[in-house]
Amino acid sequence: MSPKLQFSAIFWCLTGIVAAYGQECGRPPLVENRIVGGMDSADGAWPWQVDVQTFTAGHICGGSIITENWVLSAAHCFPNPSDTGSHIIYAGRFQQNGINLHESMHRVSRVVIPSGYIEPHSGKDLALVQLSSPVTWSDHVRPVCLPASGTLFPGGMPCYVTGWGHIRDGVPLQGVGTLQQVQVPIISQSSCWEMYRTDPTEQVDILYDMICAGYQEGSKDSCQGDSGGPLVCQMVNGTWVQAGVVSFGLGCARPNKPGVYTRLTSYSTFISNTIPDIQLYGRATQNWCGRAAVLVSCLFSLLTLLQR
Ligand code: 4AZ
Repeated sequence: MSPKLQFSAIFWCLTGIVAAYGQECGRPPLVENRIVGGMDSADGAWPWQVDVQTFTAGHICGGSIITENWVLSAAHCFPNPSDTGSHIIYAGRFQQNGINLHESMHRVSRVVIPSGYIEPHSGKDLALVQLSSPVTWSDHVRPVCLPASGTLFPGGMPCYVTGWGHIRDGVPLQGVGTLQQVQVPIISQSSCWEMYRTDPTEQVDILYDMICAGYQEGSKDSCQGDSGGPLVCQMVNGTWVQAGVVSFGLGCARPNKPGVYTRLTSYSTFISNTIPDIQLYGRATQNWCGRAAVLVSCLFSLLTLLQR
């Protein structure tokens, strides 16, 4: 291929990506690889993580950046959704009690919760939180991808949950309060249902809009204060896609009581209806510019192959 053709191919590819995503989601630029039983994360490893605070209580929940104006969190973090004035969202935060050079603070203009939400045990535990001022993209502030409805997160898939929540039942995170991460595999719906159903003391129904992650033996889990934060899984192409929102559990890291998360594939329509310009992972580009770019890149690839 001539240099001119190669240049146009690259140009159209980049145009396609930018047209499709605005800011590419699920790609932390600072860390190549990559709570209870977790460890300190690296600065910038989870650039979509936000801290949800109230003026009166300080840290209450986590959340994730999905567009420059919207954060995803849990409904139970916003018991009074019309009272938007009480919450503050911190993006680019790494340490609760340290200096955060890349941090920005945002007020909330709107909180959208699925109709019929009552409490975490009955599902629908998610909140779309619109910011009064947009975040500014940087190496420390990036969006996570959200899954289209058909995206699969099979049992055993290794995923991560992150947050500043308790490090054990009733034990808050101490010291500088570095963002914690822990790897938790997805637990299939049937196994999770079995684990929670067999408890004689407290029976919990695992509904279709819930997804479980953790270990049958316990010891690694999300906990109080991690609520609203993201459960993310790396797809085969390296992109991080959020599978769930920290919702509840029976205590933290107990055997047969894995963490229960709001299943995001159940809410792709709700999310697209609330944020029309959001691009879901696994769904073809919808706008003409993205489509044209994909078409042109395909033609170029075909031409290159034919020239060999
Ligand atoms: C909570 O209280 C909470 N082990 C969050 C997550 C889990 C348990 C409790 C999951 O916010």
